[in-house]
Amino acid sequence: MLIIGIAGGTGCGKTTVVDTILKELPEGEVGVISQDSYYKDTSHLSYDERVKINFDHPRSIDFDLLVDHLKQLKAGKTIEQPVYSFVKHNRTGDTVNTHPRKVIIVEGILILTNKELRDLFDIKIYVHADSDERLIRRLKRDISERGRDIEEVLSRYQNTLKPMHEQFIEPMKEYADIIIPNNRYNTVAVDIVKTIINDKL
Ligand code: UZR
Ligand code: MG
Repeated sequence: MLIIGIAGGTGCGKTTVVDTILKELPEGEVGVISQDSYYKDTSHLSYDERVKINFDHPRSIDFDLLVDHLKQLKAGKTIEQPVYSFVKHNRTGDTVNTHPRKVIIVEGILILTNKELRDLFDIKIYVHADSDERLIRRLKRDISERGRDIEEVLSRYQNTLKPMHEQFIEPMKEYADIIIPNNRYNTVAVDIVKTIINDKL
């Protein structure tokens, strides 16, 4: 099994890169695990308390579960990936059956911050986009898809996203094998990653 980790700040285009890779590869051969599915369970908190959680800090992620799931997949077992709601800021209680595949892609802003997880990746990719690009994309997405308003997105950006990005995400470039410049959508880089994956299939 080939395990590829794709990191990079919010709005850098990770999800789009992954979706494009998947679209042109044979169906069912490549599986995706999103870090978003592994935010810690916050059912014991009220909605008002959950909104205050710092979702850009590594401690908000259930890395133990994520590492355990990847190891199980490597061992050929099927896992139950939790489903997360950005509107409720909590797990929905549903899970998605995820089977072992020849190639597994793990994507998320903080996936390179955990050593145990990093060590499971055969290839580590960092997607870079400038912070103004990322803020624009984040604003558009959170308003249209995640039920936020402009005030909330901007204050979160200034108070948590930006400082957490500088502290935990940007420094992870050091661990990357490949850095994809993605201010404009980078089809050449995505083609290269696709070739690497195809080689394995
Ligand atoms: P991407 N996030 C939420 O907005 N709500 C949650 O309940 C959990 C996470 C955000 C998180 C992070 N920060 O910046 C982003 N906040 O999801 C990561 N606030 O997702 O890589 O797709 O941008
Ligand atoms: Mg994403």
